[in-house]
Amino acid sequence: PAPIRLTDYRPPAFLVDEVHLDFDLKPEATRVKARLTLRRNGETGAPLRLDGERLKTLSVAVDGRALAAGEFTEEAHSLTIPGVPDAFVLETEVEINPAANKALEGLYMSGGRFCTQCEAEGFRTITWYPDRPDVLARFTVRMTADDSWPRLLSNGNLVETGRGTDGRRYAVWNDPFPKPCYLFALVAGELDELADSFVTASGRKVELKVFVDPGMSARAAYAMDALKRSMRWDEEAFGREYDLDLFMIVAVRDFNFGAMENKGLNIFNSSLLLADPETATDLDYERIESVVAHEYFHNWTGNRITCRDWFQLCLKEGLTVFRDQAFSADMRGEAVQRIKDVKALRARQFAEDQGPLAHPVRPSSYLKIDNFYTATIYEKGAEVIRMLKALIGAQAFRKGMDLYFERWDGHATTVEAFIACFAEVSGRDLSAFFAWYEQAGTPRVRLASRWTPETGELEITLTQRTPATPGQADKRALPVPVRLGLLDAEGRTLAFELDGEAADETLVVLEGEETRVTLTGVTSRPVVSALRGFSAPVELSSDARPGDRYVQLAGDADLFNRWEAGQEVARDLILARAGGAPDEVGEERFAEAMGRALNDQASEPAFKALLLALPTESDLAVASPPADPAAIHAARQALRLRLAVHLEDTLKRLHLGLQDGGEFSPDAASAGRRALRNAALEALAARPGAEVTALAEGHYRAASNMTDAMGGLNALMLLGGGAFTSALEDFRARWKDEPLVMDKWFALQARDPSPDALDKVAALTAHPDFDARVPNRLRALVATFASANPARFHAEDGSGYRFLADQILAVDRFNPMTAARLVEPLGSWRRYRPDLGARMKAELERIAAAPDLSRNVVELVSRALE
Ligand code: DPP
Ligand code: ZN
Repeated sequence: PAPIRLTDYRPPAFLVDEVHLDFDLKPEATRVKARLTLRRNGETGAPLRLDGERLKTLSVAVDGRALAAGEFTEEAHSLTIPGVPDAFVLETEVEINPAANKALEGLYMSGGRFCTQCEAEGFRTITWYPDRPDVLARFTVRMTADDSWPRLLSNGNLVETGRGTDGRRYAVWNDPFPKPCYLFALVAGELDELADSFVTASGRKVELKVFVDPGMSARAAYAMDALKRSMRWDEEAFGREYDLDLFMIVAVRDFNFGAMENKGLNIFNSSLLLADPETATDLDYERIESVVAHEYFHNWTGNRITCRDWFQLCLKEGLTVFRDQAFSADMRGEAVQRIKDVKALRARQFAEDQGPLAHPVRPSSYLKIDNFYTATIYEKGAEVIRMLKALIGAQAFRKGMDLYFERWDGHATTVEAFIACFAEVSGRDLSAFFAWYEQAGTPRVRLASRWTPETGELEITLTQRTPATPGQADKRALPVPVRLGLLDAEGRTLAFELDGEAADETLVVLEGEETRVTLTGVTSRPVVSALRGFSAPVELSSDARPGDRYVQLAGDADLFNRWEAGQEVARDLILARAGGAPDEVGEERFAEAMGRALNDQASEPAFKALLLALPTESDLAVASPPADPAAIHAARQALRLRLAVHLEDTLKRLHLGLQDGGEFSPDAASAGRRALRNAALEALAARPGAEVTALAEGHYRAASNMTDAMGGLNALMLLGGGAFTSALEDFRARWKDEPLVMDKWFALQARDPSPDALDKVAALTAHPDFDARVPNRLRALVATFASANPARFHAEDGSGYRFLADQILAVDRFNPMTAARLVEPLGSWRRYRPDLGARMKAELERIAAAPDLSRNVVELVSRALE
């Protein structure tokens, strides 16, 4: 199949002003009547061409006249009508089968309800339409259904509801804001409602409703609270008010994405909406807060201003992630949030950049846009905006955002138009900066420093180089903002002067291949703390002396770099051991330093929990190509064991002392204490024995919330044996009727590093509670195994790879979007030990040779094999 290219963009030949949709909802045969008011936008005489897939066309009429079969051409993906006027009304009627739709795109059934997912190109499976984001129309939606589907929801405002002459219920919705069809949504079914309201800054009252499975409305309370905080925050931080009188969220079990920002009617994967202390972990609460905010923030960055074409996806996604990260930082503490965001960025985006699927934040070609809902578009897209803000300053950044909202409200636009707003308000030339959007790959930045004691001068030289990525051999130098400060040998902040001004910290911008700055007034030998707060998405190396990291770990005023120093020491120790050259003295020294950090009364538990977590096996694999997963696993275990032995007293004391007696609260401080307590238990579990097993069992049995229950179960999993088996049984007996909790049960077993884990995982695919058609369950077991259990996924005989390939092939038959997301763990074959890489590649080839693959899977597999 031919790729779609950014350079081929042409404005739409026709625009749609009004759409009237009329749904006659029946699970196996839904009728959709569409009335489009169309207007020619391009050259006269061009035929009308509409997108559509899997539609049974019943009728087509132009200006009220039914067309005969020969007057239009219907192909597998299009409907073409020649000789249409410059302005006219098109009426079509189609039949679709939501019950048979397991791709979960377009209109489908979940838990007996009708629901939709239209981004990116699902609307074309509902009706004939110009399915592209630059066609913005006002939608009116009427739907009719039997009494089994009492709630009938769509975008905008409810205009009318009642019963038709046939006695069936109907509802009519109107959305006054023109929107692209990917923001269309419809939900019909039996749902409970949690209602609240919000008064905007200008005094307008907005009704808020969260719809959930019957009996579940108490579990929507946290999402509702997060929604109200998001609404207030967007007013305060960005001056953005909500625009309709009603805002609705619906939770569904079967969903390809996490959530979707449909205008006025967000649809959420229930895993990112429902929470109570007994069934949700602190991590669930944290994600719910951030995703509720993310989807809400899309109302301005995505909906009111949308993308001209799908190459501009980062225009809404990178920006909205940037906004939700800023919100979470305000809610939960900046440093801890930043560390978590960077961990995720490195785990997913840096890995992507090193593999065959590396692509720029704004790609220039694709086969299926579904494959580009990636960490690069989302997380790196957010990093680029973060850098922009650092470069031009917070004030100019806010002005640029204001200008963007003012200039582009109601339009579909581009990344160029967005950046132009910031160039304009700051008076800066941002053309070099724009390369961050067009160039794939993670820049390698090198810092060299030279301190002259006699003059107190510190010369810092920064250089950069970006390795080649597929299709982009030659890389340009990018502007890289590097925030830095100095520490003395004791870890205290060391002041300096720059251009005659005293400072504790400065922002150096690396421009071109090399940039040099001289700091003066540096009175003692400095430790350079660079790239503070991870001020740019780059890999930094420096000529720091080995001891410098310990100075940073003990006292860097920048908490991100304090954490980073610990991670780097741990990484180097593990990789040295994995490479056959263990540094036992270094390991002892690290354990010693970790002990001091854990006992530091001044730092928060949430931070200490992050400090105590060693780099993951996946991160270590990315850092050491060609990776040897078994050696990495063993070396990491060895360092864990050393920490468990050396820090036994400290860890036990933390575990005992952080016990929370009172009522559960999901707030950040309480969550931080639970995180550290569970991390301490996990660390102790590195040394198996009757005592720690009893401790873990006690922890599990005494747990009064899901965070602690999972903490106990996790420790028991690491310890293995009968205690684990019986806890698993106990857990299942208690939670078998709670799908979201059972997802955790499956995911935990998928992470089990014990030698027979794959057999167990394979057996679990035949478990009565397993259903590959439910993306949450599939991901819990299969994606978790492939991405979070490297020791077993990379089994020497290739059995882990074979298992994954079988799953991809099976799922691709009914859900291509979700099948394609499983390809990545195999795609990175070049980064592994050659014999393993060859086995991974062989599985990719087996997939590629299978008949009737989806374009989604074809695109990823063929790029991985290129
Ligand atoms: N547009 C959706 C989101 O990121 C797709 N998952 O919010
Ligand atoms: Zn989004």
